[in-house]
Amino acid sequence: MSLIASDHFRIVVGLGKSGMSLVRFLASRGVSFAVADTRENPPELATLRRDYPQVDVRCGELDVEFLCRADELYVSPGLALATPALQAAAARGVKLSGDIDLFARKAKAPIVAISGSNAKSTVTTLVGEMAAAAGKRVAVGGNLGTPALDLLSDDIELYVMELSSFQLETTNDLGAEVATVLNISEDHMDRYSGLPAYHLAKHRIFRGARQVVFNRQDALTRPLMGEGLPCWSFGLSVPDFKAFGLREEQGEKYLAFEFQNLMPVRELKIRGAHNQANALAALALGHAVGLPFDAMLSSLRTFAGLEHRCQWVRELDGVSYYNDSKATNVGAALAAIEGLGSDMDGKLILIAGGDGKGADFSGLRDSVAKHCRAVVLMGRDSGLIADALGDAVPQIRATSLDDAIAQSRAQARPGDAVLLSPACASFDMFKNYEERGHLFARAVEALA
Ligand code: UMA
Ligand code: ADP
Repeated sequence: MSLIASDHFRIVVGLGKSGMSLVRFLASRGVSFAVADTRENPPELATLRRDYPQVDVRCGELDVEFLCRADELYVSPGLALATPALQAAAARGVKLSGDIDLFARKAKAPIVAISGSNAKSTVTTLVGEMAAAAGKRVAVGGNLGTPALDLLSDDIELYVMELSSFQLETTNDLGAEVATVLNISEDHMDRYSGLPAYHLAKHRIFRGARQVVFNRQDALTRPLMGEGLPCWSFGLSVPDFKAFGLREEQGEKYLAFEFQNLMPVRELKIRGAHNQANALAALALGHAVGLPFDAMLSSLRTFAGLEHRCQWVRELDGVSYYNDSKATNVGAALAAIEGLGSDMDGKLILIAGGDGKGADFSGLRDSVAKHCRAVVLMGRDSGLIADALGDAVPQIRATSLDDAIAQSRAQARPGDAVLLSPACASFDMFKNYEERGHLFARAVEALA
């Protein structure tokens, strides 16, 4: 592809999964482009060289002059827009965009767009399963699984997209049929100046939306714009008009829509109050795009939850072990501690710690004091968690994941549960949260 400056020359910045999907998309449409990545050896370099040997790739420090040859940069969600070279290019009139913006311009079927600090993958997967059960040709992906551009097809009748705040930063007009921010709590504070900046990024999901779903119990999920759009709400309280919630009748708790009970909560396979909220959010999104209740409820009866999200691993000596490795922020760990803790007679032994991404851990203190017998801390930011928890419960420092499991086992009594819900990213000790979860599950399964 030539490097002659033109009105239609693009540069893909970042050659990971989303960058490679951009390469495939642009190449298939005959668009002139090049690739840049700050890493010397980005993950998809070998694939690019094999499949598109003619594409110009620049690895290492970003060169502003090179970037300015493009009229538009497609920036990876992994790169902060505040990166000086990107800002320098933008100041010289280069447009900053991303794969989701391009996807939105090309998608012909309605989009269900899902963001939030936590529960995105669970709700996205559930809505995808509901749509499939309703007989729709549905594509599910985005921040989860397949990158957005790889999903595009004329055959698809509905897109169900998990979108991160990083992806939304470069998304100007999504135009979703229905959009939601499921919940907002602190995350990625190493990338944002504070909660307001993170909140603003998430709310870009509502741009051009035709309907909105919001969480009645989290004011920060209400759209900042779009007054007058049809709105549906979800929450654990009793529902009113245009609302999904819980209603109790004769000792039985039901998932309910407006004044109609839909299904007893006990028929859900996924456990904990946070998962009841997730089921209600999925129902609201599905209803907004016209999915019938019978198909949605049959999906709720069979969906067993995703790996690494409060996943039961085994019971040993009367103690249950749960892998919640996906809890990479304080809000997620809180939901797991509250959700499981209030569902059992015994106490939790919480394993936490890792890369805290600049978070404030003091929000954990009350729930830990209420539901935990002890906390076992590991990883780079364990000291910060220890300080934030103070004397809420006994604290034990572990030198490794195996040590953390052994120390937890020693603390647990029959009826208790050991919960890996780190409230931190994993990168200081593991490749990713999946590796952390797999190693935990494997070590727990190997306990004699
Ligand atoms: N990086 C550089 N230089 C570059 C580009 C990237 O150093 O020039 C580094 C950054 O540290 C960055 C990391 O590489 O964080 C990954 O960037 P990438 O471009 O290789 O990422 P992709 O493989 O394209 O993955 C991205 C999303 N990653 C991030 O947002 C960090 C994936 O979400 C997403 O699944 C994928 O696109 C397809 O859409 C992952 C994620 O962790 C699962 N998301 C965050 C989360 O869920 O909390 C937001
Ligand atoms: P995301 O894709 O947003 O990370 P996941 O569905 O993968 O969300 O869940 C991640 C973690 O969030 C889970 O491991 C659990 O600890 C927590 N979680 C699940 N549901 C909720 C909820 N409704 N509110 C807050 N936290 C939740």
